Amino acid sequence: MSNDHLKQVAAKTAVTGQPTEGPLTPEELQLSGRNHSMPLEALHDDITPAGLHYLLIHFDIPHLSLDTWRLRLGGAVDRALELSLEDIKARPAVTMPVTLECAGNGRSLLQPRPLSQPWVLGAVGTAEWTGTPLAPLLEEAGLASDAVELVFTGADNGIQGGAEEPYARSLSVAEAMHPEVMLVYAMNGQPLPLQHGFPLRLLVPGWYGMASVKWLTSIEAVTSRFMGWQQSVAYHYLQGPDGPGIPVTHIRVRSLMVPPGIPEFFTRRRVVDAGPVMLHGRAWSGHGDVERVEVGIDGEWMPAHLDAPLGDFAWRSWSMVWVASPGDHVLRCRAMDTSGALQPTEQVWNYQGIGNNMAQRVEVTVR
Ligand SMILES: Nc1nc2c(c(=O)[nH]1)N[C@H]1C(S)=C(S)[C@@H](COP(=O)(O)O)O[C@H]1N2
Ligand SMILES: [Mo]
Repeated sequence: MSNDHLKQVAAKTAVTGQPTEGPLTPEELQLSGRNHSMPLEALHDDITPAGLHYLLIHFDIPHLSLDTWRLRLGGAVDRALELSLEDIKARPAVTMPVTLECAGNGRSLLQPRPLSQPWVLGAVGTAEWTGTPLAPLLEEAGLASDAVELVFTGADNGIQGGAEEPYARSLSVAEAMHPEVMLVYAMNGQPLPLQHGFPLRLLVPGWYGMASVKWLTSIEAVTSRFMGWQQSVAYHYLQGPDGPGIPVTHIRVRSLMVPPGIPEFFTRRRVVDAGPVMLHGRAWSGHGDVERVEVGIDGEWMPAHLDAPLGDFAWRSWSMVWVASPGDHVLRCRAMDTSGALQPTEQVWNYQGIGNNMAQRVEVTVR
């Protein structure tokens, strides 16, 4: 690892602090106030209304005007392109449901807790995205034979790890050429909301959300690996502050249930009436299709019924009837995908608090 890289990692530690067993910090509260989750009752619906979809914004929402906004596609290409939103909308359009999940979903449940956006479990949502596939645009521009990656840069700028940088992420040429990778300008049939990347964002189905760069302004073909902060320091599976670690890519298998019954206001503990209760929720994975969901009632696992998948890159609904008997119970759910990955029932800790897909746990009082 280069000295620069080490310095960056050290700076990150100094800025955000070591993982903690302590109470929530003012910085975490500030981040969680800006970046909201999807309320878990929204798992009822195939498609998450835009206002209930989770949000993650590292810096500030940039305010872009369509009069001046252009997408520039350049770098190691034969023909650089500059496109208005109208140009992009005039291209072949595809609409598909895609489940997005933040790589940090579940972070606040880890012990010790890495300091960053303190997600509980709601950093997920499924929207119907409309846009144009990226691969034909790259073909039109003509990638140079020595191009290795595409760098996608957003209009939002900020300081992380002591360095000022726009939010930028890269994909290898092979990853970027996947047919499902799109430039999207509509969400659930409406123009992209400001907070979700207006006017245009990248969408990388199957990958954790960090890859889907919002407020996209440029795509640059480069001949060596991109080493920006969000690419080379953030979003790595690490055991401590020192890298390099393993880059975070696809979404780990996860299932969630709609918490049954009614909540108590402050604790949000669930209160359920005795008798048959329909437990239901959603499951998804970026490593293959969801093959099985199991519900655990007080430690005993039972298979749930699975509905047809909503799409190749969207969650799948599941359900199971539970005959609830009076008393306190612990409900859990876990999914398995076609790669053979199964959600763990205990935490699998890492330094950045990434990919914590430990099975959900819901405590219920049946009356
Ligand atoms: N330009 C830009 N793109 C971004 C981000 C950002 O802060 N700036 N956040 C990323 C992260 S970490 C996630 S999880 C998703 C969240 O997308 P959403 O807010 O539309 O749900 O956007 C990604 N794209
Ligand atoms: Mo994220």
